[in-house]
Parts: sequence; C-alpha cells; structure tokens
Amino acid sequence: TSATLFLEASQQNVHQGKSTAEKESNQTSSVQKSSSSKPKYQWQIVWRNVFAFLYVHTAAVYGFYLLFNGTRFYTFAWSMAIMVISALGITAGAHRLWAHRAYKARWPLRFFLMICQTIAFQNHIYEWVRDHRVHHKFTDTDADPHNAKRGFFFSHMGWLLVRKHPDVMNKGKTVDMSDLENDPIVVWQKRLYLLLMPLCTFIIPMWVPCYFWNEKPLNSWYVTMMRYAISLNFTWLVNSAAHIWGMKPYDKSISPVENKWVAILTAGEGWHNYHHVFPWDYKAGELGFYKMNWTTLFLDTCARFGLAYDMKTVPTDVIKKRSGRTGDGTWDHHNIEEAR
Ligand code: ST9
Ligand code: ZN
Ligand code: ZN
Repeated sequence: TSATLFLEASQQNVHQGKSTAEKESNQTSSVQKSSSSKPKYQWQIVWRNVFAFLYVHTAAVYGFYLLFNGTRFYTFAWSMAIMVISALGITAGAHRLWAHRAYKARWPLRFFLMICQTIAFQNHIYEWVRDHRVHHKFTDTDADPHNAKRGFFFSHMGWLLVRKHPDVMNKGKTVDMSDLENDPIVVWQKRLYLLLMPLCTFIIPMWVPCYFWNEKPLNSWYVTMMRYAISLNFTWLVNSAAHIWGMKPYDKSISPVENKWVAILTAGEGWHNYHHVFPWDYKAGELGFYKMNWTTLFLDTCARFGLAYDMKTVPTDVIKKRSGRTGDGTWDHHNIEEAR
C-alpha cells in the first residue's frame, strides 16, 4: 500500500542520511588543514593509485635485493641506461622543450624525446606539461597541483594519490595549451599513450634482457620496477626537496631553492630558484655546470648538430640585477658553490 511505501521510502532516507553522515565523519579525519583563512576542503584518496605505488615501491625493493642475488650485470647496466634515456625525455623533452619552450627542436629530436618521455611513464606530454605550467603559474597556492605548502609528502608523491584541488582545474583552464595541440608528435603520443606507454616503460625494457642475455623474466621484471621507482622519486624531489632545502639567490619570496643534490640526481633540474625566476632558460640553471647539468650538455650537443636551435638564456647583468633586488643575498657569480 501507499502507506507502507511511504514508510519504506522514509526509512531509506534515514538510512541514506546516516551513511552520508558516516562518510563525512570518516573524511573529517583526513581533512586538510590549509591556511586558517582558507575554507577547508576534503581529501579524496584514489585507492587505485595508493595500491599501484605501494606495489611499485615494494617490487623495487625486491628488485634491489635481486640485483645482488642472481641478476646478471648486463641487466643492471641496461636498466640504468634506460633510466638515463627516460630522464632526458623528462628534462630535455617534457620540461625544457614542451613545457617552457626554452629552445626549438627539429622533428627527429622531438620524436626521440617523445619516446624517451614515454619510457619514463609520468603521464603523456600534454598532461605533464599542463600540470607543470599550472605549477609555475600558481606556485605555492591551492591551484598548484603539487603545492609545496602542503608539505614534503604531498608535493613529492601525495598529490598523485588524491583528487586534485578544484582550484587546479578552475585556474588551470587559463593556461594556454594550443602550442601542444598543434604539435603532431605530442598529439600522436596522447592518442596512442595507452599502447605506447606499457610497451616503452615495461614490456620492451623487460624483454630485452630475457631475449639477448637470457635473464630470468622475474629478475628482469623486478629490476624494471626498481628503475621506474628510482626515476619517479628522483623526479619528485624537484617538487619536494627543491622547494624546501637550499638557498634563494634569485628570489627569496618563493619556495623553490637551489639544491645541488637534486641537480645531481635529476640531470640538472635542482637549480630550482633560478628556474622559477627565469623558466625560459634552456639550462634550467644559471651556470651550465656540466657536472651537475648534463641535460644542458646534451642540448648543447644537439645544437651543434643542428637538431636544437634558438636556445634561450638570460644575460648575466639581468640575473645580477634581479638577484640584487629580490635575492636572499647569496648570489655570487664566481663562488656560487661556496655560497651554498
Ligand atoms: C608523475 C608526474 O610522476 C611527475 C611530474 C613531476 C614534475 C616535476 C617537474 C620538475 C622538473 C623536471 C625534473 C625532471 C627530473 C628527471 C630525473 C629522472 C631520473 N590544468 O588529473 P585528473 C582537469 S605521473 C587544467 O584526472 P583528478 C582536466 O579537465 C606518475 N585542467 O584529476 C582533466 O580532464 P582531461 C604516473 C586540469 O580526477 C580533469 O581535470 N602517473 C588540470 O583529480 C581531470 O583530471 C600516475 O600515477 C590542470 N593542471 O585525478 C597517474 N589537471 O585530462 C596519476 C586536471 O580529460 N594521476 N585538469 O582534460 C591520476 O591518477 C590523477 O591525475 C589524479 C587526480 C588521481 C592524481
Ligand atoms: Zn617548482
Ligand atoms: Zn619548470
């Protein structure tokens, strides 16, 4: 009868109301405390990513163990070579070329860097660049995808484990991406990413040791996981450590710092205070210290062969003036190392 229907309906409402309340009370435990003036918003954990990264990191530790227990040396050397190549795809490719347009590249170099970037599995170029441009435009705010104000863990990997803050989407819309939409290599990679990425990141790197020097498939798999986990963590250090520990010779009002260790581990991407002040410099640092910036060495070599051109950089007097005006006083062109 209609009376029972009504009763059932209202009971359902009560039930639904309760479960929503329960959900909310569960979530309040993970409410993010942002600066007191800002309204609180709720984290939404993406469990798929939590489990995926847990697996990658656990498998990486086992891969490390296997390195000393039955893995062939060639397999180790191969995975290190793959790591270096994938790093170039991120530093020279996604970062300096596509995100910042710090130089121009002929199509064979663009194609090579696109493949390298695919090996790194850090999302396709278009998505990587969009997040990165939004990071530069809205650094240290809620619209920054890996806002360093939310602490080491969030800016390191936590931001990949939760849904993005609404500001990232809303303010992110103001970033122009038309140059990438007009680059056929970027568009092609985006379209085929779900096919290309597993091949380039996992299947081919794992198959080569098995086929060419009879590596055990499981050894090859876990060492591949180790290579991927290391390259992710090194990259993430730019967003975490290089926004926390170091000097600010160029602009003391922003969180990015100069961090030598991050530069060493990321092929030259640790000179992050400079990079945020002069993002269009193809060196991503003031000094082309090849020792700690071999991405610059790679790009200079490409330029010598005509594959890269229009390399943008910043004259020292401009840097000097800017440092004098906004730096923390540690800038010194000649003994910048001692100052650190
Ligand atoms: C990874 C990336 O690790 C690492 C980047 C590091 C960058 C470092 C930079 C430093 C310099 C370089 C250093 C190199 C050193 C190399 C050394 C190597 C040895 N703007 O994202 P969705 C909109 S990836 C504008 O799903 P959710 C947009 O409409 C690791 N709009 O948000 C979008 O739709 P569509 C592997 C934006 O649902 C929609 O929102 N990958 C923006 O909140 C939904 O977007 C993974 O683990 C924006 N910025 O999910 C996957 N963003 O795309 C991780 C979004 O259709 N990702 N919109 O246009 C995910 O699972 C999800 O993105 C999520 C957020 C759960 C994190
Ligand atoms: Zn940054
Ligand atoms: Zn950048």
